[in-house]
Amino acid sequence: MFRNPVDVDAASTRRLACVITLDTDGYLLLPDLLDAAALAGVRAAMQDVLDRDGPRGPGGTLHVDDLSGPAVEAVWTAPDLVAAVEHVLGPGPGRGALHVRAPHPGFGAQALHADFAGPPPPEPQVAVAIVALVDVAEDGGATRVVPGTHVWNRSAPGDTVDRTWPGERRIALRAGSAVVLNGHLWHSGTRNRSTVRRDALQVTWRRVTALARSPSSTAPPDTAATSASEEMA
Ligand SMILES: O=C(O)CCC(=O)C(=O)O
Repeated sequence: MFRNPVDVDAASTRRLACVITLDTDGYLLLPDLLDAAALAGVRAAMQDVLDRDGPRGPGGTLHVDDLSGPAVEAVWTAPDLVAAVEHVLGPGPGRGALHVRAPHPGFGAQALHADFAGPPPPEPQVAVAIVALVDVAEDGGATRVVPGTHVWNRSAPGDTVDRTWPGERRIALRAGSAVVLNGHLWHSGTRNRSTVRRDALQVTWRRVTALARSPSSTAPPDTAATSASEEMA
């Protein structure tokens, strides 16, 4: 079916706005990435792991690792998410991890950090998505970002737990919505000051070099993607 030219223009304008936001700010909101059925599927996958392995994680933040199943696969392959990640990392990015990070009320504050250790590379190596599994208000343990810092080539400042940094933004998300980050952007979890646990997926990808993509090559070791901070009690 042909789309009328007005629709095509609107779609291109939206795509362009997304590209500009990712390039200049280093992050992009994807409202309503998951519908109610998809959300229920991911929550069921989370419960399966909890029933099988029990909770992991120190202090007041619940971590649930290695979710799998069709609903989780649908997150990895969601077209808008893949398009945003490929914009940061190039085609065919490698999958890193997908897990739930869920600070209980009163917990979850982190220092600002980037998800890459070592000297700044010429091209972004890591991308991260935070997908809300519950509604998250700005003071409910929202992810914070400092726009533009993905191109600063500087380490994040150390002492930023519960300290506001100039220019930071807290990303409130409806359940099912997501924020995609260039992994070199300074960001962190924040203290959950609400009365409910903040359940969100944390999904990572890494850049795959052309050499590693070639079937005849031996893949080099993975890029070091680190979570540079610990939850604070
Ligand atoms: O959960 C979040 O909002 C961000 C978590 C994060 O940046 C991390 O654990 O490295």
